[in-house]
Amino acid sequence: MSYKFELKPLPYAYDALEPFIDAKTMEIHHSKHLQAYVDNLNAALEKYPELHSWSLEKLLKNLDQLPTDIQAAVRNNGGGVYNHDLFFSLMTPNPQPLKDGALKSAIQAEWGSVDELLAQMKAAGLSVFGSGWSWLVSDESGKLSIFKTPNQDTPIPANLNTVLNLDVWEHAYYLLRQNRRAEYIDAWMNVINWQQAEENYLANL
Ligand code: MN3
Repeated sequence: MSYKFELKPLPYAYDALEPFIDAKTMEIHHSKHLQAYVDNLNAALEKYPELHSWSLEKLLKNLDQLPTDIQAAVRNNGGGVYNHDLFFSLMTPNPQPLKDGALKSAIQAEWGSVDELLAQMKAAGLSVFGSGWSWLVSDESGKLSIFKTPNQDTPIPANLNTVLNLDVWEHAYYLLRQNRRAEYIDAWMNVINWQQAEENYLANL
């Protein structure tokens, strides 16, 4: 995927994650917030045709090589596109428990259980001051860790691969849950797409 970036359709209906994530939040999150990141990313890149063949990953990995007048815009809006495309793909209306396999084994080796991993991801998400993300990431050896980013920063500059991510911006939960971020994170745990998380992990082993 490179310029001109497009809004990726949700792989399920806006109301498909009810009652855990409400339809209005999903609609605004996808059709307004993510659309704005897409549009602003394209606007930043428009006058630099030499960047139009660059993938989103390449842009985000080489922010310091971009023209200085668009570095912040690409960091924030390109990161917004990258983070949300992952996040929306990592939720599903038909969640299944994580099956036995490489990801489950790696989680058990690191945290003992999936539940403990989720407790740690929740703690990381709650400790983000302001807006940001909580991540389960893997390094080049397949070792897992929990990662936090502010704003729309990504794990890409740290050479980390996304297995699972959690949006803790207020726009992800405020309509339904106001300030109750912990309640939102607990609800999110009911719609995790573990099959996609495992695919993400295996793709970078
Ligand atoms: Mn968001």
